[in-house]
Amino acid sequence: MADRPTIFVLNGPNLNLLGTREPEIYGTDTLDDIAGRLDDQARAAGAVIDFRQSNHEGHLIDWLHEAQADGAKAVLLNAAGFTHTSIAILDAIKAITVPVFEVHLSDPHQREEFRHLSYVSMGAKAVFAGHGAKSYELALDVALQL
Ligand code: CA2
Repeated sequence: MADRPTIFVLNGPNLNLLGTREPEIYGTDTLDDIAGRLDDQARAAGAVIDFRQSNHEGHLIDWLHEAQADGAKAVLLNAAGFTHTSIAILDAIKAITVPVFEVHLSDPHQREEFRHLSYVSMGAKAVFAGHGAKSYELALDVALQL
């Protein structure tokens, strides 16, 4: 039987604390809650999720390379604060052919000016933002249809 398509879901700094503060911005779901729902959604479509979080920029870059090496179908990337600062993550997105979907819980464009610049957007296939945890589910829905 052929391997099921894998979608990497990569989460950046501080998202391990999701559900513990600022629920008015980020909602009350924890990252585990989100991972569980994405897992169900992917399974129902015959795919699998590889869900990860790191507070370290280099881990996110290594995992983007790994997505390519493993033949992943797509990457959902919430680079969190690195979204607005990391040319190195943009370079990694551009260095791979796997489509990368940018995901945010909040809508950075409705927030402080410094969140309006996204280096990730410059390499991403599409952006899903402002729908809380649903942003991930919407992105996964599109990725599963590739
Ligand atoms: O809205 C998003 O998903 C963000 O990527 C979240 C980042 C922020 O820097 C981006 O501008 C937008 C911040 C992640 C902080 O994670 C926590 C959320 C709630 C509680 C603790 C940490």
